[in-house]
Amino acid sequence: MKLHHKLAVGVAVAGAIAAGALMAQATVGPKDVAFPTGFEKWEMYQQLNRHDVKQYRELYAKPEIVKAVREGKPIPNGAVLAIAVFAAQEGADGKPLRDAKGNFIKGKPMLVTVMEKRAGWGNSVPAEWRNGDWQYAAYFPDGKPNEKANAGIKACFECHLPHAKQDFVISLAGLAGTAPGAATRPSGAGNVAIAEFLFGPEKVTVKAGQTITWTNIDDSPHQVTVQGATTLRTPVVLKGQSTALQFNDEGTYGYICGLHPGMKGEIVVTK
Ligand code: HEC
Ligand SMILES: [Cu+2]
Repeated sequence: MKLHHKLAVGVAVAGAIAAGALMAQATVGPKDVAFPTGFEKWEMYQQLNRHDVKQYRELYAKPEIVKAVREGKPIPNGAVLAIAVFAAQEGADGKPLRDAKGNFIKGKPMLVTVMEKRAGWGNSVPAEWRNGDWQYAAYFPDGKPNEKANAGIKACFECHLPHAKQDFVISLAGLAGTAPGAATRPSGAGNVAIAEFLFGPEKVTVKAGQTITWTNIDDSPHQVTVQGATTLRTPVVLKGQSTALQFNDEGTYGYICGLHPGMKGEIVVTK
């Protein structure tokens, strides 16, 4: 009698596990992208200063993945890429502090975002925003899932989607070790560089009728959006590309990046 009872329980548990495994296969999502335990010991292939959100970021992949990509191979299935996001330490003036190499200095750890690629993983994602076989997840630094970010996981796919040509990996140049900082910074009147998610100079004064040219130095795309009675949007500019706008009317024009609203600039047009 007792034995029979135990057996029944055992079968029920096994059945539940099998059903769970089947479901996980049917819809792969953030829950399947594990926290990358020990990632700090992987290869840090890029460091990033983000002025727009005052963050310092470290990008990690396993050494064998970095090696494969540097040998010109496609990113293999099973690859995991992780970003450790930190608040940047700020000086008394509110500007991020830099170390001797020019990187922002690590403050509080904020997030670990992860992307992982496995054969067939794209099948669960609607074709309109599918990123090949990549899946995404966001974690807090202690390894707990960031439920809020994971509930809006579509945003990860949509922002990486324009980078389909480089297997959806925005930092591919860093991973592949190709052309770091290949784009040259423009100089001279009427030129604004977009670098480290900052418009430089942030404030520019021109005479009416003059043109401002923005050149993107970052790996990430940017877009100048001038706010006013009518909103003016330039095309999205990729690394090394430029875009220009002519200012005919006197006034002060505030603008932001259409993709990263924390990036702000100002054009003053005088007579
Ligand atoms: C607003 C656009 C945007 C959204 C939304 C976004 N990313 Fe990214 N992601 C980027 C950019 C830009 C980079 C390049 C590195 C950087 O600037 O931090 C990047 C890089 C990454 C990388 C490093 C590999 C690579 O592609 O360069 C990972 C991992 C990553 N993102 C995960 C995520 C996850 C997980 C989410 C959703 C929770 C997400 N991303 C949402 C823009 C975005
Ligand atoms: Cu931008």
